[in-house]
Amino acid sequence: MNDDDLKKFDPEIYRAIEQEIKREQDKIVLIASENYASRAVLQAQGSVFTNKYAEGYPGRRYYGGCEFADQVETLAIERAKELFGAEHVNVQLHSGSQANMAVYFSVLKPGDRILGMDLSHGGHLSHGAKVNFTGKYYKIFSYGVDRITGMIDYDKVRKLAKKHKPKLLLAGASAYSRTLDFKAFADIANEVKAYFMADIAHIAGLIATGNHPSPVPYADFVTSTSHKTLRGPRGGMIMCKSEYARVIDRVVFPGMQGGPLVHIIAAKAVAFKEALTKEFKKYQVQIVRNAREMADILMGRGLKVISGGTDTHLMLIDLTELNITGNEAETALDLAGITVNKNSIPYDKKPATITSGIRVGTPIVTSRKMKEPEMVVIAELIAAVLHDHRNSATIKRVRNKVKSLCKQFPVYEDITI
Ligand code: DSN
Repeated sequence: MNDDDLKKFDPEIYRAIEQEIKREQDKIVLIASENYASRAVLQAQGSVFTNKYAEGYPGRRYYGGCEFADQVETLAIERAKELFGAEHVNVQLHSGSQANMAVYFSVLKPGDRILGMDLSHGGHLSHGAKVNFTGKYYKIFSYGVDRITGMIDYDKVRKLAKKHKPKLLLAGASAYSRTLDFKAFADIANEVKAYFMADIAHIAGLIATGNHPSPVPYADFVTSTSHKTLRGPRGGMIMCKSEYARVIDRVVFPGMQGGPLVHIIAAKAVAFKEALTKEFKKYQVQIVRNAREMADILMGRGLKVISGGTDTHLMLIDLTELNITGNEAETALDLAGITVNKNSIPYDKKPATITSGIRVGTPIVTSRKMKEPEMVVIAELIAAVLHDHRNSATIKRVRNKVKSLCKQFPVYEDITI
């Protein structure tokens, strides 16, 4: 098999893929939820398993010819169990939101109460945003971060839990840079007799390698994606105690999904195998070191990092004092070759389409083998753009420096497509 088939049959799609490869190579991508999967993961994901229907679970399928699909899914499950120390794992979820949905459908009824982190304080859409199914089907209560410290105040979470008596307490975030105290959340859930669910999508790689405490010993349910710090294919998964295995599996299939994406499950299995290696552990250590270095330099250049730093792979930058919105910052930085996303900050006065912040993450630059010295360079470039974003000479100067840095740290060196 070679890439000529696609090139000949569909040159438009071929060209778009080529351009995406170039974009990923030529820009410094700091989107905290993205990563560059390995060639092995890409190969498994692009394999003939995309052809296979395998409704059901290994050994209990509704289609013939599932013997190799069974091997793949069993390997993915066993590796995930080893990686996270989980009692039961379901790897069929198409996404993180669907993983969350499956947990809600397993133990909640419409109208039941959920207490989770506010989206504008770093939570996730599927943790109860009004526009999301969670906001429509469940009664949502939210906790946020302290206005001064920018951190979760666990006493406040406890007070809210006692007041609102949720049936499910949710820990997990997509824009919170500090260590989550899963034990504290579990204690609160126990006190109010709520289920405890942790959504570790962002920090799964850190947790798998001991660089962030794990919720697995404490939580009834742990959901995740496989493509963020974990660096696998785009997809979701659920870990749970054995007592919930049957209900979770039944809600996922036949409750919510039909055929699992066997090619994605194969790629998840590869990613889990990678995550069990020493190299992956070192990679996760470096992600956090890089994020800390970047936060320190940015703060040294007069930028405000929410909570005053980071313990993880990301940071949230408050732009309110810089006379630039999150939207403008995202555009100016991308012109200069640095890709981030605009992000609401806690207590933001601007709408989510504009925002007063940007989110910056280090998984991709660390996948490219960049270390602290490169973080210093990148942070200086970010600060230069944010302080002078209307100056086209500054943008051009930064763009040139980004280009030469990217050349030194190639991605997928010999990849075609
Ligand atoms: N939307 C993702 C993020 O960027 O954090 C989470 O699903």
